[in-house]
Amino acid sequence: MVLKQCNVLIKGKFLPPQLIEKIEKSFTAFRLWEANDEAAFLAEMGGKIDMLVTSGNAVMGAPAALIAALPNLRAICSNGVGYDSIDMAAARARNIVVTNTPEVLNACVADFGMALLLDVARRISEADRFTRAGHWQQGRFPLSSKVGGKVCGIVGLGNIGQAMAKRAQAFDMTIHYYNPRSRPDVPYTRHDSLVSLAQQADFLVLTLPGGTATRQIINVEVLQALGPQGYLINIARGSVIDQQALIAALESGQIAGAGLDVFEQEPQVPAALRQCDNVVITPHIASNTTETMAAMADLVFENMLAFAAGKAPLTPVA
Ligand code: 8YV
Repeated sequence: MVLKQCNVLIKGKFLPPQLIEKIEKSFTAFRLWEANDEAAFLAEMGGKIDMLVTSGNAVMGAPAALIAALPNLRAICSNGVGYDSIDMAAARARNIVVTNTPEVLNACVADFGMALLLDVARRISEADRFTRAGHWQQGRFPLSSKVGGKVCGIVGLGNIGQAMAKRAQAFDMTIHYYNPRSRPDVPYTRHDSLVSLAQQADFLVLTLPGGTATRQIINVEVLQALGPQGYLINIARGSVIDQQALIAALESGQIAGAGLDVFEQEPQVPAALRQCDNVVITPHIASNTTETMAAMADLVFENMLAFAAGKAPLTPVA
């Protein structure tokens, strides 16, 4: 297919600008977020769209209604590894190819998980606020928690989970994990329930996929098991935690603290979380380094080129 004959719908402005630019140079592209009336745009142009470019995060995705409004859609290329916000059943029912960007972001996401863990344990962001506010003049900053020698409990031992384990080991942590499948290839201690892992863990790190199967699996019981010395780190999806239960646990001291890069309803972060001093919050940026963004954008583009050339995509979602 001649690239300019391939009509691409770009869903949102949160995609990297260099990717948008490349797509617009090569394909005939439409910016959905700039349409004055999205429904009118889809009614007029929906039937002409061959490919959709989106991202896996909650703000973007590809819901069933959008897929239905694109009756000739043949590929969805997503900028991100998680694809829980893409309606896979709707895509599969129409044999629409879906691609994601695995592997290239593992290191940066795991680095960020470790950074959140260190930050919340050593109270770095809190100490920064303390110092900037001039409180040092009035007294010492309170003590923090040691990281070395503690148990890092990883929920979801996929590629990112394993990259996290490697980093935690370098900080002299012991690795325990919970994963639906046993991983005989790793030397870490497996738990067959989340509660059991949370009981053992000093830091519970979430690196599992989002979606209906994992919705709110970090619930009151798991938080209770994590306990008043335990920290929760989420670099997965906001949907995997019962956010109200987490807020209650943080406010009551049921757990010690949390490092959160993802939230239930992004980009909204509840005021209760923003007010907790024992929480480090960041705006879903674990993969967002210049290098990894470029690698992800390249992979999205390579998948698009392969699709347009009638070749097998590089990284189809299984
Ligand atoms: C975002 C992510 O998609 O890969 C994922 O699943 O959550 C992230 O990498 C990325 O930040 C693009 O917005």
